[in-house]
Amino acid sequence: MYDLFLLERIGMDMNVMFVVDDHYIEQCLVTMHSLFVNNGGPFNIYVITSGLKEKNIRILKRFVEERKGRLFLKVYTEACIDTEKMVNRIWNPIVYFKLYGMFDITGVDRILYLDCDLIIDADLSELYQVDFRGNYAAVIEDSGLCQVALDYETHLKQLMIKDKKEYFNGGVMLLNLKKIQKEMSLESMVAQFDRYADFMVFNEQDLLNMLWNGKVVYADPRFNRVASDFRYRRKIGKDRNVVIYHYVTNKPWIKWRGTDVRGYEWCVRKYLQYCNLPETQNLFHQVKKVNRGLETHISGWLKTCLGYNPNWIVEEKNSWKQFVNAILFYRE
Ligand SMILES: [Mn+2]
Repeated sequence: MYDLFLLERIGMDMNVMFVVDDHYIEQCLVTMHSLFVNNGGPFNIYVITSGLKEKNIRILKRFVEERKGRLFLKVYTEACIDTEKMVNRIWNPIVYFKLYGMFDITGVDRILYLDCDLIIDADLSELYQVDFRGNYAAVIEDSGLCQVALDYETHLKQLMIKDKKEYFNGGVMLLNLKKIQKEMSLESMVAQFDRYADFMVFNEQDLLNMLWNGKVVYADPRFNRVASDFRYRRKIGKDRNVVIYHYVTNKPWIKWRGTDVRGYEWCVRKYLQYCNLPETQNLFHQVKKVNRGLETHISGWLKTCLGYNPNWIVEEKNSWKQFVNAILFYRE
């Protein structure tokens, strides 16, 4: 059971924060698109960035404004932490920019932070209206990390987290901005980073877990289903309740062949369902290109699932047509 206590349903804007640079702009648009088509809005979209090309700013602005949204762009030219101290340099220091957002966005009580490697596949109001009950944020347990991180238990000990069920994923967080801004500051967070930088393997996610341990409320895993959770992924296609797909580790636009692809084809297909937009054609073709070859697996899977309503991208009533479409689509 997850302790979600909902507030009275009140008509309110949805405040959403993204962090993005030019490299991830198309991914960001895809995530936004999936948010907009499945939620009512209106939306206040806060985009935190290290700088964007004029062209991308124009695209972003038009994209948001055409879809019941208002765009607030915040540009920071410097990293808020000492990047020399980062132990995990695979991650871009921009991941720490969400800390800027937490303290510089004013007049907002709650805001939903979303990564740019997500597909929002349904309505988010249940998550958005969670009662914080005095906590800093509503978050979702990170179910995939213990399967990929070496010596996870020791890592959690270093972060002073006793229970591994209390480590959350930083990709989807409903932030109690009012409380965060009242009780914390950017300076205090950066000081904590400086002090424990050696332990920050998963960067700002580790930092927030350390700072907020025991002071968050947990939401149902369906709001952040992690594609690198191999144990769960086998079931992901049959789970009709997933609200957010999170492409941790296995990005649909990067060629990846693990030994266990079960469930991954569903995740890729879900991504393709949303990423064919006029503004994101490069990404769309890239995703199709790197996932060619998955079709053998898909055809086997579809055969066993015919009649189960695969909810295919090409909307056709007859299941045999869906099947043919699936094959053609991946063969191109
Ligand atoms: Mn992510």
